[in-house]
Amino acid sequence: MRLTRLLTRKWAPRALVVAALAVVATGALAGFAWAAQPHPWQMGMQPPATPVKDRLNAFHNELLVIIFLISGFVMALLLYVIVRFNHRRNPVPSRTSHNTVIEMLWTIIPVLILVMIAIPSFKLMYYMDRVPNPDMTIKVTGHQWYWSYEYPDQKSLAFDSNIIQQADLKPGQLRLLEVNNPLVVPIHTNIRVLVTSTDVIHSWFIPSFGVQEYAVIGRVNESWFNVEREGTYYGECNQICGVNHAFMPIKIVAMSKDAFQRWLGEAQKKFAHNQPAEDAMRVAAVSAPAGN
Ligand SMILES: [Cu+2]
Repeated sequence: MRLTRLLTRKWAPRALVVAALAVVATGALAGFAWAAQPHPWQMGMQPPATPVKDRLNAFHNELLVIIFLISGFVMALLLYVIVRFNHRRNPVPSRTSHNTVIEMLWTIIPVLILVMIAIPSFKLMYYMDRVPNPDMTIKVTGHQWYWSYEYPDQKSLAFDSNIIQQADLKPGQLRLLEVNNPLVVPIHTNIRVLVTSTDVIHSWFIPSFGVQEYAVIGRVNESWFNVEREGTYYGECNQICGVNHAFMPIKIVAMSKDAFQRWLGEAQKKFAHNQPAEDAMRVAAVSAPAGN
């Protein structure tokens, strides 16, 4: 048979060795912890920085085991059939066409496997959905083509976050990921994120937080994160939103609660012109026609 001949040629064992080496190298690279940003030749995911991403990673690894077991089992069956039932060893094939037991098994076992996957998957989805006791709220608004951030609990601090153009990058700044005003958050804080848009659909995506939320016009979508350690985290708009879709990155700086309070004081001065002045709101309320 053709396959038997193929296997006995010399290149076959060599190809197997190369494939094995490739698998080992991939595993080694995937295990390497990258910084919370994309990296050349990156193989694995960015290291988790929130409890949600920890659980997503664990779930991903569990699924990987199941996938490997299923693939190995199917591969072994195929090899067995090729070797045991080839034309030479099995010249007169059996005419069997039905076997109730096997047909039951190959229906019920996959269903059980899917249920086994679905239960932790749904648990995780509800865990990711919303946080029961948020310590603070951040509102994220997508625009063509930048993000704006608001801190409604902190005297409505608000600012825009625009990409730094390639020509203006300083040494060490990341191309296509650096912004003028990053989102700053305290660590060890349950932060509720409200995501919306003013023009088209965007998506606010931070890989190492496990957060990916659609920004939809006229709708508020909710997500949350609790950053476990200080650092800088990068993300991108993850929904094709027009010609500059690739140029509206997300940069988040997570700092200690004390440092965050200091930053807050400075930011409230720096972005004071963005805040809806309380006086202006009062005037508007007073001058509204009576009877409304
Ligand atoms: Cu976008």
